[in-house]
Parts: sequence; C-alpha cells; structure tokens
Amino acid sequence: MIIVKIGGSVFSDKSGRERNFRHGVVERIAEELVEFYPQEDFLIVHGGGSFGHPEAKKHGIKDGLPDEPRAARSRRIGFTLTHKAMLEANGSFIDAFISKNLPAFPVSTSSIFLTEEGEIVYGDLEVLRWLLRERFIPVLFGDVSIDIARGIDILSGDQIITYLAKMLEPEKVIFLMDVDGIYDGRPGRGKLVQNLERDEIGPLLGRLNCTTAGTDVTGGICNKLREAAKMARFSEVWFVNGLVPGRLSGAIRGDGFGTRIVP
Ligand code: IP8
Repeated sequence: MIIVKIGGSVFSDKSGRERNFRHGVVERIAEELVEFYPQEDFLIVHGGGSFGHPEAKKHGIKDGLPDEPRAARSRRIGFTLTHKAMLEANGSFIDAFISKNLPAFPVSTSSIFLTEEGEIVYGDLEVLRWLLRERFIPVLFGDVSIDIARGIDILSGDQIITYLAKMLEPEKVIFLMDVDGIYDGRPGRGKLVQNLERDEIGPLLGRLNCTTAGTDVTGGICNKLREAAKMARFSEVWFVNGLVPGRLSGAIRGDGFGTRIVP
C-alpha cells in the first residue's frame, strides 16, 4: 500500500481567493494513479489549502475552547465551519477521482482521531483497514480534532500520515508539494537533496534553522521533515512536485525526480 499526501499548495492556490480548487491538477493526479490501481493499493490524505487554513485562523481553532460560555459556543460553531470547509475540498477530490473511475471513499478524520495538545492519542482504524481490504481508496484530510487537553485543535495531514505509516506500514509514503523536493537551504536557492538517509535529517533540520514551527498553522517544511524522520523508520518516504506531470508516477515506480528518504 502507498500513502499519498496531496499538499494544500498543490490542489489550491493558498494565496488566492478562499476555497479555490485546482480541478485540472487533481484530475491529472488521479490519472497518474489510474496507471497503478488496482495492482497497487492507495490511501490519500489531503491538506487544508485555501479551505481549512483561512477558516481555522478566522475562528482561532488552535487556541482550543475558552472557559467563557458565549465565546466557547461561537468557537464550537467555528469548529464545525472549519470542518465543513474541509468537507467541501474533500468532495471535490472524490468527484475528481470518481470521474477517472477510481473508487475513492471519503473518511472524516475528525470522526476517527482524538488529539492531546495536537498529537494523536487515539485512532480508530478498523473501518479504514476494511476499506483497504475491499480495495477502496480512502481519502482523509487535515481537519479539526477533538482534543482531550484543550477541547478542540487542528490535526494536520502530515501528522495523520505519520500515525498511519506507523500503524499500517505502507511500502511507501509520497508527499506531493509545489516545489521539487527538500532543499538544503531555501527552496529554489539551496540545492535539491535527492537522496537522504534517515539519520541525515537531524543535521539538515539544524542547517534549515528549524528550531520553531514553520509559518503554516501546522508548520511548513520543518514539520514535514520531522514527521518524515519518524516515518522513515517504517517506510520509504518521497517528496515530489505534484504540479509537474509524471513526478507522482516516478515516485510510485521508484525512479522519480524529487527527494527520496530511506531508513
Ligand atoms: O494542511 C490542516 O491540514 P494541513 C487542516 O495538512 C486545517 O496542515 C483544517 C487547517
């Protein structure tokens, strides 16, 4: 089984208007998967993009639930609205996959995971395992979460993937991004790292000044690398440009262009 994360900046323009969706890009990604399905099983996780992130910020979801009853009530409504924005993005993914004859099935992340201080502390994977066994392509997404410490939080797609990689042990995890892979320096300026061993991730994080969380509400490339270090214990991890046709297929075949991290 292969897990594919479709980053928010691949399926939408995060600096564009709210809730914009790149239908053409997602349909082309689906076409690349068609080459390999059903010989290969897939599980998809997509990010928040121009759907979840603006809504999460607007409603202060990462601040948890306040004590004051009126403020808490309006934050709960914001929680639902953020989830609804993600359902809208997820619906467009399902439509694109179905239009290419791929049996995608939506799975609401917030209904199967609980977090504590943003970390997954509970996940009910039974239905997910059965969906895979019955050859569906489950499509999960970065979402809001019920958090046992602060009431509510955001659960990023990257964290979901780390958890799933540990529990389901896929042969490969592929991250689709809007750059060619991981750079030793700033994207476009530093050198693209094509092959990376797991124990080289720590020194690279240091060189990239990854001391604090990145700019996204759920952290940018530093977060991805940290999660990749955890995942590379179980699976091969790829970072490729999801906007360039053929890069996903290359990573699936194993001869692609991008960053490949091996245990
Ligand atoms: O884009 C965040 O998911 P990510 C989801 O994978 C929300 O970090 C709701 C902002």
